[in-house]
Amino acid sequence: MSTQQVADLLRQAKRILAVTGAGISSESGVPTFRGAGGLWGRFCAEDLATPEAFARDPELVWRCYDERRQDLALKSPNPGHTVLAGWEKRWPDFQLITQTVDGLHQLAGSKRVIPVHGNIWEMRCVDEGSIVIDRSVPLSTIPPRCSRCHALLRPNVVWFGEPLPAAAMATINKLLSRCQALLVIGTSAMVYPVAEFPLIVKKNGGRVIEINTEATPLTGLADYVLQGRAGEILPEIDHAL
Ligand code: BJW
Repeated sequence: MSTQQVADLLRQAKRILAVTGAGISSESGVPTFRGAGGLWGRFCAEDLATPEAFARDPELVWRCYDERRQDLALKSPNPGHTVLAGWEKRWPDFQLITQTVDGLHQLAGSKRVIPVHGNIWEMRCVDEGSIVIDRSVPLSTIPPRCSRCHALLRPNVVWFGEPLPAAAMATINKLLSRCQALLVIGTSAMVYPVAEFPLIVKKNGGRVIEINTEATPLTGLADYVLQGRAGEILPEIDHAL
């Protein structure tokens, strides 16, 4: 399957969605979660990415997020992010959905991006639910506390067992039902509900394109599979458009 075939499909489609995972940022030097060198190789997901872990030891969880934030503060978008930001202008109906929490899509200029797993640069008060943007690194106090009510703040990200933001999911479900082409980029396609998005699109008659350096559970189901680095393949597709 060639980038030209995918470019031809995209040129004919009007309603295009892209969903990205940690792999979109790996060429910016951001570690992925699974696989060699992934975050879950160094840290145990159950100890960090669940509400139970935070209730048990908020300081431990915040120390790890603080370390990730310090690392992320030094990273910049790569050509994959840049191409996706440009596609917003090319197609008025193009919508980007990301599982990344690093904010690199937004830094690349993407305005229409739905961060379904939250944003590592936001903190949410566990009592009031209020959200503050905080880009300070390192954090001056761990765990940070709400300036109004002094309750704990938590990273405004979605942990295992937590629902994805309801309003975002309502929008996404509408978009999936009418999507003509879904690009699935740099995700292991193992985490639900996002792992189901390609199946919904296919059921509704849309085409699915996977871009990944490795095979995933989606590879056998996708209509087009482009194996390789997103930061190289996306510019190639863009060039062929
Ligand atoms: C490249 C590349 C390059 C590298 N170019 N490619 C149905 C069945 C079974 C289980 C469930 C189910 N429904 C729900 C669940 C439970 C659970 C789940 O899915 N578990 C699975 C592990 C089985 N899901 C949830 O709990 C979700 N919530 C939910 O469903 O709620 C329902 C509910 C309703 C009502 C009330 C209560 C609940 C929430 C999931 C939250 C995920 N959170 C995390 C952490 C975010 C915060 C943080 O960052 O700290 O999100 S976990 C982590 O995994 C992170 C990621 O967004 C997510 C996905 O990972 P991703 O992005 O795919 O990264 P990797 O590392 O896995 O893959 C990288 C890929 O890139 C690889 O394939 C590489 O090959 C590739 N790559 N370089 C292209 N250059």
